[in-house]
Amino acid sequence: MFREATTPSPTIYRHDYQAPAFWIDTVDLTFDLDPAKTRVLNKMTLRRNPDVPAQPLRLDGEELNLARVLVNGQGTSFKLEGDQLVLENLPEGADPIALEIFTTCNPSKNTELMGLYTSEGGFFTQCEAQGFRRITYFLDRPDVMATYKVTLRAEKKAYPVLLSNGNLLEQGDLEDGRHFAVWHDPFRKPSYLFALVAAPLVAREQRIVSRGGKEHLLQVFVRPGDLDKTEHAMQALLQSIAWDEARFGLALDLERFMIVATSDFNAGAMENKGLNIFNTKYVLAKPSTATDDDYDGITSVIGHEYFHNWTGNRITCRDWFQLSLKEGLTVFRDQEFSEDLAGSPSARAVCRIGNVRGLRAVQFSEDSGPMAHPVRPDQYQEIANFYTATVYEKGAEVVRMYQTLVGRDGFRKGMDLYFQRHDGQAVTCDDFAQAMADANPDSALAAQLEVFKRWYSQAGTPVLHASGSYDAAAQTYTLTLRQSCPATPGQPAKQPFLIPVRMGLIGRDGQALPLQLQGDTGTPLLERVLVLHDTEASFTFADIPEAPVPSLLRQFSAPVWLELQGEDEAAQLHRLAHDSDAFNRWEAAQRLMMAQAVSAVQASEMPAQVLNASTLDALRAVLRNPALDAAFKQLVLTLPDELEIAEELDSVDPQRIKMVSEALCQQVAHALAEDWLSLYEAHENTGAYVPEPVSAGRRALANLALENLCRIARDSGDVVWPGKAYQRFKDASNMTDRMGALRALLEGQSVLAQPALERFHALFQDEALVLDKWFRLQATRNDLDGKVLGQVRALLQHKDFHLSNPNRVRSLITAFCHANPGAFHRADAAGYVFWADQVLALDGINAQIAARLARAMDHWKRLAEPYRSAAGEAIRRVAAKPDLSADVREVVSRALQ
Ligand code: 0A1
Ligand code: ZN
Repeated sequence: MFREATTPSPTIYRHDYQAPAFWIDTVDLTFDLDPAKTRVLNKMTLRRNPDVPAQPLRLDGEELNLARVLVNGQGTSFKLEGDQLVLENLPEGADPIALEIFTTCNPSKNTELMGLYTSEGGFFTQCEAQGFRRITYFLDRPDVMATYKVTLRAEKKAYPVLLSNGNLLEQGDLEDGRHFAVWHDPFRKPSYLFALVAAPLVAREQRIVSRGGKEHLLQVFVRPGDLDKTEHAMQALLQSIAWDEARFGLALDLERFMIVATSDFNAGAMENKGLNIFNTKYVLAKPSTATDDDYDGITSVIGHEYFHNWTGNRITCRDWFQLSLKEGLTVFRDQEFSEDLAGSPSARAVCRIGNVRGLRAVQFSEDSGPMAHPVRPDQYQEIANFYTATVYEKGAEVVRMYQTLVGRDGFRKGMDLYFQRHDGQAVTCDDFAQAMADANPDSALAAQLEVFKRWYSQAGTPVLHASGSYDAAAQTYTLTLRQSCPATPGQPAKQPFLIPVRMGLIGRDGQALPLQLQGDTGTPLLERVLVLHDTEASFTFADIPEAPVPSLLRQFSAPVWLELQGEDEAAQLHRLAHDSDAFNRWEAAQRLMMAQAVSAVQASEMPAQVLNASTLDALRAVLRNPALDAAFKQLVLTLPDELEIAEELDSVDPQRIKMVSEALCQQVAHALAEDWLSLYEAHENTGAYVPEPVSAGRRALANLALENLCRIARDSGDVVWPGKAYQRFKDASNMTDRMGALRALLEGQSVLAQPALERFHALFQDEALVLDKWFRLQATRNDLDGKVLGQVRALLQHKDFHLSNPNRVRSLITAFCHANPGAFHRADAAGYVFWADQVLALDGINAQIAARLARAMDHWKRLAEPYRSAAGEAIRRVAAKPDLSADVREVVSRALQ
C-alpha cells in the first residue's frame, strides 16, 4: 500500500485533550473473513456526550473501503475527510442512535501488522494503539468504552478456531463449508483491547477453580506442531493468577482466559481482554529450543499481559499520553512477580540487577538523546513511537519509588484505593498518584506529592551528587546530597525531583553501622531511606565511631546517575567486598571496571592493561567466594560492554571503544585463567534441565568460563578448549548450553565456529525461534576482521530471511545496527549506508519496525569524526524520502534537530 507524498504529520499535544462528543455503548460486529476481502458489518449504539458542545460525529478509519452507512436503519449523508468519516446530520435529541457501517478490508496485504492481518494461514488482530480504525470506522480512542458482541464467519477447514474477547455464546456450521462463532464480552472496553483470531490452531487447556469457587478455562493456542512447547507458558499463567490474588487481591474476572501465539507480531504481546495475543517468542519453549533467558522472558511477559487485565483493562488510560499509567505499573508488577518467584534474596538481587542493566542500557540512553521524553509525554506525532523504555521501564521505576516511599503495605493500600475509585474508568497518571498519596496521608509522598509528580513531567536522568565528611571529634558523619538534571529537548531547565535514597554505612570491618540521624530518637536502623526533594540536603548521623564507607542508592532506589564525589578506589573495593546490599556490591565492580575502561579510551595511547591489579584481585575474590551464588558471580564478571562505555563519553569513537573492550575481555580471560578452568569444571554439568534460578546461574557461569577459556586459546593457539566447546555444542542437552558453547567458539575466533554454525542451522531449520538466534548470533558477533557487515548483507539473501517478519528483521538487521557498535560504526561509512537502505526498504513494509531500526542513529551527534559526518549524511538521505511514514519521519527529524 502506498502512502501519499507526505504533508508532515500533525503534532498531538497532551494539553489539547477533550472528552469525546459521543459515547459508544454497544458494538455488534460481524466478520466474513476472507484473506483478500474481509467484510465487516459494524452496528453501534451511540449517544451524545452532554458535557461537550454539539458537533458532527467524526469516526477514524484507515485503509478501509466504505460500502454503506445507515443511521437508525436509514441511508444518510456523510463525508470522507482525510481518514475520517464525518456525519453532520445525526438526529437531534433521540438518543441512542443506531449507526450501521459496512466496510471491507484486505488482511492479506496488511504488512504493517496493525488492524486485521493474515499470518501463516490464519487471521490475527493488533489494535493498540490505533489499529481498530483499520478494521472499521470508530471513535478509536481509549476513553470510549463499549461492550462488544462479535460474530465470526469463515471457511471451517482453513480456520477451524474462531476466537474473540469474552464468552462464547454460540457456534455452528454454515453452508458452503463455512462455520461461525458468536462471542460476547460483558466488560466495557476501549477499542484497542478488541481482538479476533481465526486460524488452524490447537490448544493446551486447563480448568481451574479460583479462591472464590468460580471455574475458569485457561487455553494456550498454538500451531499443531508447537503443542509440546506450551507447558511453561501454562505454568506461568497459573503462577500469575495465583500471584495477583495473593499479592494484590486481584482475581481473574473471566470464565475463559485465552493466549494465542503468532510468529508475525510487532511487539512482545498484547493484553486484549480475555484473548491475549503473543509473539511466539514469549510462549513457546522446550529445553532443546529455549534458553534460560527465554524461559524467564516467557514468565515475565505472560505475567505482564495477565496483570494488565486489572492494570490497563479494568482501569484503562484516558488518552495515550497516560500510557505509563498502565505500562509503568504493569512492568513494575511483572518485575515484582519475577522477583517473588525467584525466591531467595540473592536470586531476587540477580533479577533486580538484570532489570537495572536493561534500564540503563536502553532508557538512560534514550533520556540522553533526541527522543528523550517524560514518562507522561507532552506531545507526539506517531503514538507507536512512544512505546518506549521511558514509558515502560522508567515508568516502572517511578511506581517502584512509590513503594519505596510508602512501604509494601502502603503500596497495597494505594492500589486498593485506586481500584475502589476508578474500576471501570479511563483515567490519568494524576489519578494514580492521588490514590497512592490519599491512602498514605502521613508519608513523605503525600507531603511532597507535587514534587514527586515531576517524575511524570520532566524528561532526563537526574544526577545525584553525593559527598560525605567524617568528624572524628564529634563522631558524626555528614552526607550531602545534591541533584542536577541535564537539559532535554524542549526542557532546558529542570526543577528538583523527589529522590528516595536507600542507604547504609559500612564500617572498617565490613559490618553495617547503626544509623541514627542527629536529633532522631528512634531505634537505630542498619538501613534507611533518605528523601531528597530539594536541590541539596545534608544528613548527619550520630555516634559513628570511624570514617565509614557509604552505600547509597541500594537496590537502585531511584532512576538516577550516582556520582560519589571524592571517592577513591579503596571505597569501591570495600563495598565490593562487604556491602550487605547485593545490588551495590555488583555496582561497585561495575564502577571500578567502567572507570578504568573510560580512562583507557581517553588515554592518548592505548595502555597495555585496562584493569589494575587490585581490581583483578577483587574480581578473583568474588569468583572464589563460596558464599556467593554462581548467578551473582556471572553478573559481576560480565564486563561493561561497548554501548555502556559509549554512554559515559561526550565524544564517541566506536573503534577505539571496541579496542578497549576487546583488550578488557582478553585481560580478564588471561588474568583469571586458573579460576575459569576450575569454575568450568565445577559448573559444567548441571544435570537434567530445569528452568529455575540456581541451575540457571550455574549454566551461566559455566558458559562464561568456557568463553574465557576459548578466548585464552585464541591467543595461545591451543586447540583443546575449542575442541571441548565444539563437543559441548554438539552434545548439549539444552539450548542454554548449546548457545553458550557456540558463542564461546565465535568469541574464540575458532575455526570450528563456522562448522558449528552450519550444524546449528541444519539441526534447527524448522524452528523459527531458533533460526532467529542463529541470525542474531552472526549479526552481533565480535567483528575482529571487519567481515560482519558483509556477512549480514549475505544473510539478507538467505532463504530463511524475510523482511516482512518482524522477529527475523530484529534478529538480523536491528540487532546488527543497535547491538554491534564495533561492526556497525565503520570508518568507511558502509554500516550507515546499510542502515539507510534497510530503513527505507522496511518503511514500505512495516513502519513501526522501520522506526525502531531508525533509532540506531539516535546518538549520531556524539560520534567523533569521520563517523559523525557520514552518519548525518545517511540520516538526511532517509529524511529526504518524500512518502516516508509518520513513524520514521518523527524519529529522523528529531535526530536532525
Ligand atoms: N500493550 C502491550 C504492548 C503493545 C503495544 C503495541 C502493540 O502494537 C504494535 C503491541 C503490543 C504490552 O505492553 O504488552
Ligand atoms: Zn504492557
